[in-house]
Amino acid sequence: MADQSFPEIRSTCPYCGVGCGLRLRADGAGGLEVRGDPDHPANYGKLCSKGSALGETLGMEGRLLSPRIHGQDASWDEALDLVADRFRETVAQHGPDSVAFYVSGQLLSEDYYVANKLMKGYIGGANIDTNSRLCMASSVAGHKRAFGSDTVPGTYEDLEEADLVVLVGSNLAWCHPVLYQRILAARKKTGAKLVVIDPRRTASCDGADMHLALKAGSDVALFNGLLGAIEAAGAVDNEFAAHVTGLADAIAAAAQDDDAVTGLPRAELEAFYKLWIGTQKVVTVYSQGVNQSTSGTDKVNAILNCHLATGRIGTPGTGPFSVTGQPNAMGGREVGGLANMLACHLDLENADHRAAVHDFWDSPAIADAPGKKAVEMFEAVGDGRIKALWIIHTNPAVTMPDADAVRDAIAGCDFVVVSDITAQTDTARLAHVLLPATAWGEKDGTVTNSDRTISRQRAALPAPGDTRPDWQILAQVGRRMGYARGFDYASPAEIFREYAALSGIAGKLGRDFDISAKADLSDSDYAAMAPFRWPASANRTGGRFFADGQFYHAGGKARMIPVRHRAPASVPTQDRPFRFNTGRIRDQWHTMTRTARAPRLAAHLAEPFLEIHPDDAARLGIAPADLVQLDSPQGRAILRARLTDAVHRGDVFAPMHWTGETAPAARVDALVAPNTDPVSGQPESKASVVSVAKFTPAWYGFAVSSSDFTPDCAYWARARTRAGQRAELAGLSAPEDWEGYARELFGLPGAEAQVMLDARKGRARIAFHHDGQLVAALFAGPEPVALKRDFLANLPGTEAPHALTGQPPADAPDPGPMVCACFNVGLNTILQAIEEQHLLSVDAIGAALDAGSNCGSCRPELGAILASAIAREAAE
Ligand SMILES: Nc1nc2c(c(=O)[nH]1)N[C@H]1C(S)=C(S)[C@@H](COP(=O)(O)OP(=O)(O)OC[C@H]3O[C@@H](n4cnc5c(=O)[nH]c(N)nc54)[C@H](O)[C@@H]3O)O[C@H]1N2
Ligand SMILES: Nc1nc2c(c(=O)[nH]1)N[C@H]1C(S)=C(S)[C@@H](COP(=O)(O)OP(=O)(O)OC[C@H]3O[C@@H](n4cnc5c(=O)[nH]c(N)nc54)[C@H](O)[C@@H]3O)O[C@H]1N2
Ligand code: SF4
Ligand SMILES: [Mo]
Repeated sequence: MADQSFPEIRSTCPYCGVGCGLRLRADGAGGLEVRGDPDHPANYGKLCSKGSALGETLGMEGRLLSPRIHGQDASWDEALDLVADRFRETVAQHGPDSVAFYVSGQLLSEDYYVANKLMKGYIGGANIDTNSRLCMASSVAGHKRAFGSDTVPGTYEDLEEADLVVLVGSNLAWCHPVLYQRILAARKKTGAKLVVIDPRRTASCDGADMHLALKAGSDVALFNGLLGAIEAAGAVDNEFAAHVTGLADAIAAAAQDDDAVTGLPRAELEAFYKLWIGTQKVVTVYSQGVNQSTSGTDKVNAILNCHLATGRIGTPGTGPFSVTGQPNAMGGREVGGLANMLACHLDLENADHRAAVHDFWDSPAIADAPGKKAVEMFEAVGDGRIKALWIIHTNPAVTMPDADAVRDAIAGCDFVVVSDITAQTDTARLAHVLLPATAWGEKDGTVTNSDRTISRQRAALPAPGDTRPDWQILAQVGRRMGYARGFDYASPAEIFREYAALSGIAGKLGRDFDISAKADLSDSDYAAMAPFRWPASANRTGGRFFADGQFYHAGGKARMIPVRHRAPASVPTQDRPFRFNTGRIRDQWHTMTRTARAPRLAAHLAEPFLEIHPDDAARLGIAPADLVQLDSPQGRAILRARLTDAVHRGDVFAPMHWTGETAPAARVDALVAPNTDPVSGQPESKASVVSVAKFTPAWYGFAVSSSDFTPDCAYWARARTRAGQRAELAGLSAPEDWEGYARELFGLPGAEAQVMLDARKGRARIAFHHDGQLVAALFAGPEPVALKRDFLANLPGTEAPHALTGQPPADAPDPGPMVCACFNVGLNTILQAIEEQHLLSVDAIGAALDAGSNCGSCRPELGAILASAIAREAAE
C-alpha cells in the first residue's frame, strides 16, 4: 500500500499517444501506486492494462545505473568528456554530416529541444532523426502538403461527437485503448457507427458495424473511390471549396483509379461510400496501416481530400484524425525532431525561418539542408559516412527495417553512444559509451498527446544510482563541446520557457504552433502547470483548426493533392508468396524493456507468433502450435503458428515486440525490407514479402523457473511470471543427457532432481526442488508439448509435488491464458462461468468475475469469447 504521507503527484502515462493523466503516490519503498487522473481531459480517470500495470515495471533489476565505457563502469566526467571529444573531433575532421543523433518520440519535449538545438544550431548539421520517422512521418508530410503545416485539426471530443468514426489502419482497441473505450461509451448514447478498414480482423473490429478487409496497401484506391462517389453524389461542399485548391485535379486523378484493387465486394464499397457521404459528422482516424507504407503520404492525402471536399474539418464531430503512437510523438514534431524540420513547426528549407531560429539561438551555425532520414542514416552509418552516432531512448537494432543490417551497421560504427535506462538491449550491447538516463517516474518535463494537449510528466521517485535526465546529459555534452552559453540550463522549466518564447516568433511568422502565452512561466507555475491544448498565445487558445477555412499555405488555402494507387514496393513471388504484416499486441510496448517486467502483461500473449490463414497452413503442412520459419531477402525469423481466418489467404501477421533479449529468433524487423515512402521517407513496415515453411526441430520444450535463465537453442522465447520466468524452447538436436541439460539451463548443478524419461518416445520431464519447493522444471519432447502452461508457470516457489504430471490437481483448475490483465482472469475461468452461469453479455461476465470491468482493454476479446461460446452452445 502506498504511504498516505507521500503526496499524490499528477503525471502522464509514458506509453501511447492518448496521453492519459495519472495520479502517483510513492510507497516509500521505491514503488508507486498508480491510478488514472479523474481530472485529466484525455482519460478522465480511466487507464488501460499497460497504464494500470506501471507500478510493476519500476524495479531496479536490469536498470543501467552508471555510465559505462567499453563495458566498464566509468564516472560521468570520463564519459561526458569522451562523448564531447569524439563528436568535436569527428566534426572537425570530417564535417558536421559525419555525426548523427537518432532519437525518440518518447523523449520529453525539453530533452528533444536540447538535442535538436545541439545538432542543428551548434554542430551545424541536420543529421538528427527519430523513430517518429518509422511512425508519424507520412502524416506529417501529408498534413504539410494539404494544410501547409503539420496540424492535427480536431480534438478527442470530436470522436465522441461524431456520428461515424472510421478507423483506417488503426487497431485502436489495443493501441489506444482509452480512446477506443471513449468512442464505445459515446456510441452507446449517440448510436454512432464505427467502421474499421484493415486487411486483418483485429480486436477493434469486435465492436464495429462494418469491417472492410481491403487488400494490403490499397487504401488510396478506396479513398479515391470515396472521392469519386462524393462528387457523383453532389456532396462536394461548394462553399468550403472556396478555401481549397486542387479539387478538380484530385477528382480527375481519383477517377483513374479502380477501387476493385481493394478486393472488396462492390456492395461493401457502396455501403461504405453511402454511409460516409450520408453522415455529416464523420471522423476518419488513421494510424500505422496508413503511415507505414511506400504510399503512406498519398494515403494520408487521399483521406484528407475527402474531408476537404466535403468541408468536414474543424467543426465538432468532424475531421481527419492522425492518432500519434508514442507519448510525445507530437511534441517531437513540435520541437523539430525530424531531419527536415526546425523547432516550432518552422521549416529548415525556408531561409526566413532558418534566420529566425539562428537569430533566436544566437548560435554559431544553423543547418541549411535537411539531414538524413532514419533509413538513409543507418545506411550512412553502415558505409562509414557517419562516424559517430548517439542513440537516445530508442532501440533501432530491433525496430528499424532490415534490422540485422542496422545491427551490423551500428556494430561497425567508429563511435556509438547509447542513452538508455536498460543495461542490456540489442542496441545498448553495441555501444562504446552507455549513458544511464532517469526513467519515467523519476524525471520532469512535458509531452504532447494526439489532440495537442500538453501535459506535465513529474518525478515521484528519486533518481536511482548515477542516472541523470536526458536533457541534462545532452546539455552537459553541449557545454563540454565548447557551447557553454547555449546549454547553460539549470532545469526543464528554463528549457520550456525558451521553447515557448521561440514558438512566439514562429507564431509571428504565421505558424500554427504557438505557446508563447507560457513563455514567462515561473518555476512554480511550471511545476503546477495543468494540461492545456495548443495553441496558447495572446490571441489563440486551444480549440480546433480550420473551421474558418484559413490554412497555412501561402494564400491561405488548403490543397487537395491528386494521388493514385500504387501497390506496396515488395512484390510477392513464387519463392516469397506471403505479404508480411506487422504490428502490436495489447499488453506489450515495443521492445518490451518495461512492459515485459510486469507478469500480468506478459501473461496475455507470452510468445511471439505468426497469424496465418488455416488454408495456407494446411497447404504447407502447418498445424496449430507448430513453429514456422520465415525468410525474406533481408533475413529470417522463427515464430509460433496461430491459425486464424482473421488474416486473408496469402497474408501473414506477426507482432513486433520480441528481441535478442526475449526471443532472438523472432526479431521480425530482420525480415522487413527497407523500402520507404518517396515523400516522407517512412519505411513500409507492414508489407514485406516472405516465404513460410514449417520449422521442424528435433525437440520442443517448455520450462519454468523461480529465477531468470537464458536458454541457448535454435528457438526460445521467455516471459516473466508471478513465480519467476517461463520459456518456450526448441532445439535442432536432442541432448543425450536431459538431466545434465536441464541443470545447465537453470544453473542448478546440485539441486535435487525428479526425472521422468521416456527414451523410446524421446520425452523428458525434470523438476528441481529445493527446501521442499519447486525451483525449476523442464518438459521436453519431439512434438510441441501439450501442457497446462498457465498453471505450471506459477508453480515455482510452491511445493508442487506433482509438477511432472504437467496437469493441475482436480481442486486447482487451470485458469488458462490470461484475458483480463487487471483482475488476472484466464480464458478457462471465463468459459466455465459463461457455461455454468449462462452469461449472455460482456457486462454479465464483468459482474460475475470482474473481468473487463476496470480498464476495458479486454472487452473486445471477452465479446469474441462470448460470441463463440454462444455459437458453440447453439450448435450443440
Ligand atoms: N499495446 C500497445 N499500444 C501501442 C504501442 C505498443 O507498442 N503497444 N505503440 C504505440 C505506437 S508508437 C504506435 S505508432 C501506435 C500504432 O497503433 P496502430 O497503428 O493501431 O497499430 P499497428 O498494430 O502497428 O497497426 C495497425 C493496423 O494496421 C493494419 N494494416 C496493415 N497494412 C495495412 C494497409 O495496407 N491498410 C490498412 N488500412 N491497414 C493496414 C494492421 O493489420 C494493423 O492491425 O500504437 C501505440 N500504442
Ligand atoms: N516491423 C515493425 N517495426 C516497427 C513498427 C511496426 O509497426 N512494425 N513500428 C515502428 C514504430 S511506429 C515505432 S514508434 C518504433 C518504436 O521502436 P523503439 O523506439 O526502438 O522501441 P522502444 O522499445 O520503445 O525503445 C525505447 C528504448 O528507450 C529506453 N528508455 C525507456 N525510458 C527511457 C528514458 O527515460 N530515457 C532514455 N534515454 N531511454 C529510455 C528503453 O529501455 C528502450 O530501450 O518501432 C518501429 N518499428
Ligand atoms: S491508453 Fe493506456 S498506454 Fe495509452 S496513455 Fe492511456 S493508460 Fe497509457
Ligand atoms: Mo510509433
